Amino acid sequence: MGDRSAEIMRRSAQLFPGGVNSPVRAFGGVGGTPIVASRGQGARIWDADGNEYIDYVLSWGPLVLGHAHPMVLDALEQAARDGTSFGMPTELEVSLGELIVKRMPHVEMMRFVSSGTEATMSAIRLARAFTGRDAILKFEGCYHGHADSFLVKAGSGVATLGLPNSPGVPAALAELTLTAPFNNLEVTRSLIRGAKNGVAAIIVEPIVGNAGFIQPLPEFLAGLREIADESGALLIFDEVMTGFRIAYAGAFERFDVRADLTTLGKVIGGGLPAAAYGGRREIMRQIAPTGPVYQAGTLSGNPLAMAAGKATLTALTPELHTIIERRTARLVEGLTQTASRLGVPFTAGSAGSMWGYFFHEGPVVDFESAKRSDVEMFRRFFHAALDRGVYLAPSAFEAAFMSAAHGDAEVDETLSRLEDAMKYAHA
Ligand code: KE4
Repeated sequence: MGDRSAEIMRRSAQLFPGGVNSPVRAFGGVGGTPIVASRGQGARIWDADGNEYIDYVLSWGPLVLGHAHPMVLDALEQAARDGTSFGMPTELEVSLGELIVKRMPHVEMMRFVSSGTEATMSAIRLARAFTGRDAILKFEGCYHGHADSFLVKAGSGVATLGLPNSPGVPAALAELTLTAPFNNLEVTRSLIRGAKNGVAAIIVEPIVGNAGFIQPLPEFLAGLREIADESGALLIFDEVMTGFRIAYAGAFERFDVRADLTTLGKVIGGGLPAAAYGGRREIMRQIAPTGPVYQAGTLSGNPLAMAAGKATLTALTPELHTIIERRTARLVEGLTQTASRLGVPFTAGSAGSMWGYFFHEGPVVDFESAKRSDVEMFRRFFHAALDRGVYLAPSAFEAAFMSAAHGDAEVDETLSRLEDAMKYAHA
């Protein structure tokens, strides 16, 4: 790390716990000091010392067009000139909402919020109110933001730092969160059947991106739909990460399973703070002011965020999605071949523009098998990649992303740098 980054991080450590404003940024899973971002353009970022990296974190998912895309910048400039916030209805939020519904017809109605955490937190409040039940069921290693009910066997930074259950969450609330292994319908079914007062919602990342990258087995999501229908629980797909990433739209298109409620974030804000929850009209109408379930926000539907989201979804055509998807698959195939040539235990996968890898022969089907990944090898690989100008998520329990700005040249450059990094990590 350069002098300038080190100096900024010294000041930062005085102000923010761990020197960061979100724990996943702190290099807790890999050691060392975080690099400090100063600029991004397309597929690349520069740190405060001027070092350049090809970026596969992309702000943890939102930047599907890459950094500082001209269409997003133009939309932001126009929106900013017209006023940055009103706390009133605007046409921009209607336009973005219409773009989402067009691609996700099962999201008949929605409410914009400012973070994924707010979206999932509000979705389970709504599910609890709609069903009149208190318990929810989530899957081990899935992360749904940091609301109290979700900090039970959670993934992402919680898993990276080894704090699966956070202090400060009242035990009485945590008891209402049942957890099953991802891809395990049997345990899910028996937990739901055994729940005394029923379960309000089954919430799932349709493809897990917070325990590394884990795909559902072919029958899993359809099985959850069936269990939800049998038991009267709502099925919530948390598509904060997978939305507009694993397919042109999302899980419905890829897996043909329809959730009752869907949560969105990341891509729909195009790099600005926007998220949403939505679904069946009869459920959404329970939200205030049409219904009694209260949920509100000063900056919800913020014009800058709506403008960035609208520009992003407009630019992300089906054709462009297919191009990014192919490049992502090529990168993953290349890495898999490299690992096999070098004799490194490795398994990797991709869906649309989301991908991930484990230092482990596989298969990885749940959090338990994800944790068998060689974390020491990951640490060496992560730092070797960073030294060679490739910025990967600083945790073995996070997914990676691609953007429209990662062209074939960037993919080739990445493959050659990561081959070097793998050789170093394996030596
Ligand atoms: P935010 O509150 O961070 O906007 O979204 C929460 C959230 C909800 N659901 C899913 C599936 C998510 O992936 C997330 C957030 N993801 C993490 C990283 N894996 C965000 C990065 C961070 O925590 O700083």
